[in-house]
Amino acid sequence: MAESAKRVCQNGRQENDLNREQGGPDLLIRNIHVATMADTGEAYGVVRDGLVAVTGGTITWVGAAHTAPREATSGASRTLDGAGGWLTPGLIDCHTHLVFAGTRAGEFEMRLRGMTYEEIARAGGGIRSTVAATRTATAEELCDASAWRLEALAIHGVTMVEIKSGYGLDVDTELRMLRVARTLGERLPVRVSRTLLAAHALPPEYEDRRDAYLDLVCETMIPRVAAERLADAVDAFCEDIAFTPAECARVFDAATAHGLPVRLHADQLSPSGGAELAAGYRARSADHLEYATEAGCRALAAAGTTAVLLPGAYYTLGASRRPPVDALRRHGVPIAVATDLNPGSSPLTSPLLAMNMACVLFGLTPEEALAGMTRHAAPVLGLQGEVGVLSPGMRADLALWDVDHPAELSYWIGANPCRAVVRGGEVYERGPLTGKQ
Ligand code: DI6
Ligand code: FE
Repeated sequence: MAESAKRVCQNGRQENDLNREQGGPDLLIRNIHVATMADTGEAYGVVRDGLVAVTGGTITWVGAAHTAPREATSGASRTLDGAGGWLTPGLIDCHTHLVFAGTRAGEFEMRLRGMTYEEIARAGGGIRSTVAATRTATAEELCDASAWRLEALAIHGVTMVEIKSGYGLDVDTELRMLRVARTLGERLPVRVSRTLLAAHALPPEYEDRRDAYLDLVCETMIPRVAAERLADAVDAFCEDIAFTPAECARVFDAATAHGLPVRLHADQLSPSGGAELAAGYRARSADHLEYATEAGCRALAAAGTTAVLLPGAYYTLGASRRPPVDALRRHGVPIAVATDLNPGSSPLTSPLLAMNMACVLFGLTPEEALAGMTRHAAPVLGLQGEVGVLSPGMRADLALWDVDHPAELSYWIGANPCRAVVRGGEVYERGPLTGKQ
């Protein structure tokens, strides 16, 4: 583990302890401006010169310091001095594939020499090459190989992440990936939500037996994952090089029958009607959406499905077609942003860079990008009302930033101004090399 990662994982509880009177909050964060990200009509839901109180892992008070009632804030067990920085909800990376073995740096070189992502996939590389590496890795090896990626997200202010399976494509390895994702969440100060993505690619041993693989997914994997509570949702890759809309619908029917919510990799590389399919199942999200149509955006809005934009994949693949951001806005579709951290199309370990790319490449505003990693990411994981916004009653999952304005979170390229994260009320401060460098 990198030294910096170790530091962010160390609980800095011993610092800043105050007189421990009875009855006060567990934690008081002062000398901060707050971007609550609450939908108040005010940009970023800003509270200048704010104060946040936390008790039992829950936010109990948020507001301007001079309006704080004595009983809400006095006698705190611990005070964190924000030194004039900005406090936001902890970032939520709602779409990652960060558990895998090996890398695909060789394919990166092949693409730079002119091969496309689809050509590499059709030649047996792509997802299948990561599947081969992941199948041979033990749970311990997978955990060791993946931990630094989750640490990298944590260091950049992420307190909640979604991790998909999809590099096993057999019962044992899919389940192993989901268990490893759970273990990572127990070892690091990041909550992990897990998604079964068995319909990610057709495994080689099922080459001419597509239906037989879908039988395995629908009749064995989904029931087991539901019974053992190994995943919180089911995803599928609806694409020419993966599964047809009818095949994804079959997966969704099985998921729904087992009480699992669904989401879809939709319209990424070609127009496949993915947005309409996701909307038809009231999916929690439709992700990518580069080729989504106006009708698709309208359907997402009507279904209450969130659009998850993944600019890291667009960037890595050198794509030219941008998702229809204007249509999504016009129809009022909530827009989330995520890293899509994966070995093939998005080896992106920085949520802030994902936000920067969402602005520069897709035309989001910095406020939309931050909302995409906070307020609008929460419902993708079924956590609206729990995380993503700073208000009383929400979980105390927070990020403290060394910036003068929250737009800077999308503005810097490759900087990390995260000074500390708070997860469930516990403070994890970065070491001495804090600041924008
Ligand atoms: N879309 C993606 O961006 C990832 N999976 C997917 O369905 C890519 C996965 C990979 O190339 O390994
Ligand atoms: Fe993905």
